Amino acid sequence: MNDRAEDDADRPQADPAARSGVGTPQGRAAVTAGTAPAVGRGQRRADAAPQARLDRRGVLLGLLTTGAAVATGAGIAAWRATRPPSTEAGPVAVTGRTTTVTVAVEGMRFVPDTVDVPAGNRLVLTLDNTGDQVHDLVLQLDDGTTASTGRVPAGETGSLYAGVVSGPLEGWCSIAGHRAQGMVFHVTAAGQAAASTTATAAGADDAVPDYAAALPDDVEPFDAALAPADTATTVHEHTFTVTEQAMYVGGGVTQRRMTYNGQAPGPVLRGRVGDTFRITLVNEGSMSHSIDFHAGVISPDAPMRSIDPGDSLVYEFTAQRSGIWLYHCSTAPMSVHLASGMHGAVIIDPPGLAVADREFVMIQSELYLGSEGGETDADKVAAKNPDLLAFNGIAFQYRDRPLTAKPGERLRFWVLDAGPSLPTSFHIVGLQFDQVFHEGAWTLGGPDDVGAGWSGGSQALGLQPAQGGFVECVPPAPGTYTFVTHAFADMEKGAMGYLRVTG
Ligand SMILES: [Cu+2]
Repeated sequence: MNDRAEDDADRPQADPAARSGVGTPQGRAAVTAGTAPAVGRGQRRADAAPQARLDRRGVLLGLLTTGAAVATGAGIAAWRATRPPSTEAGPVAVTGRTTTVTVAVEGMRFVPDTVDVPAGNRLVLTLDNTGDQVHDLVLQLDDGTTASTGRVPAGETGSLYAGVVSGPLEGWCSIAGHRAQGMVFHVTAAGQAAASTTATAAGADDAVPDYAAALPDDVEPFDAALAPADTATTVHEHTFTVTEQAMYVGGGVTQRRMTYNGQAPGPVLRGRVGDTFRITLVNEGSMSHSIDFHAGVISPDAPMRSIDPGDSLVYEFTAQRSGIWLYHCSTAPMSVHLASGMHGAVIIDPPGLAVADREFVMIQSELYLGSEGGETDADKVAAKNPDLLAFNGIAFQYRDRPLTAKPGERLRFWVLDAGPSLPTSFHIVGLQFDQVFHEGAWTLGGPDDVGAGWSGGSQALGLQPAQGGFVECVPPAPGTYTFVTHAFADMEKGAMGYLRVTG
């Protein structure tokens, strides 16, 4: 049998829905390289003894198989790779042998992260997801295409077929931020390594924001107006459904956002000290997600765990202390999930809070643009180098859709810095604050009248990531008052808006 005919005969069948090895003892095995004798097309081989051989560098050396088809210990019933192998006619002599390797996961690492394959062998990689969240393994082939295991839930396995290996190859996990966190994989051919593409692959096609671009007419701004706490409700039950979709983020660009209930920030919850919050988290996304409510005091292990797509959990807490509290996804890398939209606020009114004429919420966050419509750029997140800053998820949205008020009204702005990494300094041009509540206490005003008889005022509310508070002011006359972060480089990237006072 010549190689071409053989390749056609034993080419795996594409079946994206199937997962190999699920529920078998092999599915939980450690790193293995199988040596499989010939088996016929479609047959499984259940008795191959897993073997592994590591050289002194810890590199898994590929073991040769003599057969045409490929099998791990439990057999590979079907394939998640959906491309025909196009490296069959590479520049090397095809050996007719197949190297099979099982790769495990430890934290944000593939183990092993390098495998050496004899040039001319076919390569089959099985990802045994021994991690605690969804991963995949994508391999860049030398014809410019990729092969992928598809998304593999924690505790399951998936395989890819790379065709005939003629030279070194690079692989990675394609889930947002995982590659930047170190989930890269290398195939060396007879000891020869590929030039790393990691440094140049990220950021090359990133979207460029146009700060003057207006919010499109059909895009609704995030509603910054806050209703008073519902005093008739002491148990607050909500369902937060996680979804991922392209959304407008300002500056004329869209990004694939990770959201609670299809919005970024997520829903703003409000109650009083002693209220119970019972949140059902449902993951309808494509990767693992979770939630962490700062408003509750709770053992984090179970309620803050990451859940796979299709799963749900119930998170319950009773508010013990007042303030504006952050909630966010706590699935690694948290910085990327939070920057991609998975954050929001729980407001617990301090006892004695007076009624204001209008209340607004401003949640500042950073945006690190990937390609237009694409995912957050994890390298920019790591470098704390955002393209846009936003109040309530969309840069410049209240420049294009100003807030409104009347002269003489008492206005309260609740401000939360969601980060993930930069502070804010909230200021309103032309106004001073006479009531300031910062992280759990009034520093000016309040029921105890902090500063009474004193002439002090406040010009800015400074907050580190995950800190919050509120300020109050009274615009004296009609006009356009600009609210900003007084970190002006961040203001110029979108953390600003207009308060239009008329009447
Ligand atoms: Cu998440």
